[in-house]
Amino acid sequence: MTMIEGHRAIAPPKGAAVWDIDPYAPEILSNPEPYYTQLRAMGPVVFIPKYAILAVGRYDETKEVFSDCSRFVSSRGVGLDDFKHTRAWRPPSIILEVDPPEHTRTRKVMIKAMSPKVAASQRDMFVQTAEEMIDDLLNRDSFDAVSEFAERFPTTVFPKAVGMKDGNPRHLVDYGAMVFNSLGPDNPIRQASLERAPEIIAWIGQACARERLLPGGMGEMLYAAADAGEITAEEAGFLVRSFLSAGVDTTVTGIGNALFCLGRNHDEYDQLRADPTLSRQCFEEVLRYTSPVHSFCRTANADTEVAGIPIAESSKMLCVLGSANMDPDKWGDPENFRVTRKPMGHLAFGVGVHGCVGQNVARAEMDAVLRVLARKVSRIEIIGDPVWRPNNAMHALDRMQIRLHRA
Ligand code: OVM
Repeated sequence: MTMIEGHRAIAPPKGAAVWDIDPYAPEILSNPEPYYTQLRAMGPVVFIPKYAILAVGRYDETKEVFSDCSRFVSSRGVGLDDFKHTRAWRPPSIILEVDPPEHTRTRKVMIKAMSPKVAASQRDMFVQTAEEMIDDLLNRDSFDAVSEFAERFPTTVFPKAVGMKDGNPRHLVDYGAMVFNSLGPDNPIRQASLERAPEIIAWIGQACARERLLPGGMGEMLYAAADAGEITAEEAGFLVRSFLSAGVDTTVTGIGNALFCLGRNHDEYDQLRADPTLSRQCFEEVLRYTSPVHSFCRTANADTEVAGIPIAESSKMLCVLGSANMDPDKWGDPENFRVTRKPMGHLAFGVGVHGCVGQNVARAEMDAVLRVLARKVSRIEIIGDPVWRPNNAMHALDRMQIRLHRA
């Protein structure tokens, strides 16, 4: 069997377009829109020889592949590595990288630990932190929106919500980058991220232990589920690791991308200011428009077909969520950022049994930020050109100088 980037090198399927492109090239990761447009134009299923993978980027097929967990499994990894044939870089996640029925039990525990009620209970803390941070930033002439705001907010509030005794912000951000970059090929981006793996993995391992978690936090709730016999104590530790894997960089990216959207569309920001109850749908539009997680993979666990194109067992399916969220057949005018769009069905949180289990908490964080912004800030001014930070699975800013104008 010929392997490539940790998975089986399949042959191009009959009827599939072949596209000689590297979707993980830094230029594409930094400016993915032209790639999205061409991907959708080439066909429903596109073979990419460089990695011997199949990419889907039209809304319907992306949703089909992403949500059908019996044909397209997660247990073989949601990046290019196929865990059936290649050792994973870390012990696999017991919620992300697992299929039903095993998935169902751990998912249930996580649903409870991040329920709407739990998210609501953190709301006042989120709002108070947003007020303090934005008051502080209003005193500055201009600043980097990524390091001083987008990274600062979640690395302050999320460890608190989890109940971490020591929520080292740098380690949390770097671990997230590592987890997401490891979903791509063994390119310089992934290599640079994994360089510090031993040190950070050791820190994460300790941070997930029960004695490092305060009572009343979301982390302790997982250990309480272990006490109740729903999972083992070891599994509780792994689920805390999932919090730390998926809860920080995603929300950092969401906030950065929101500032990007609102800093570039002043009329839309004015609408939000005029009616702050738009904050929730504004965030959904930020997610649709910028897709913080631009792509995740699935693996075909048997021969099947999509849009009439035969898919061989072991095919890695690159589900380009960012492209589906920009499909004009679904959205009409996807290139316009509109806070009143109500983009129901966007795929930024995924879809199906693996749909983001932390979305209530993510929405509560973002809602706090947007409502405080709308109240205190009359205008978000972007200074110079924002710079994107190529990441194998995320569409995130590296830096963006901004000025906040006092309302
Ligand atoms: C995890 C996890 C869950 C969702 C996303 C993610 C790739 C990781 O359970 O570790 O990032």
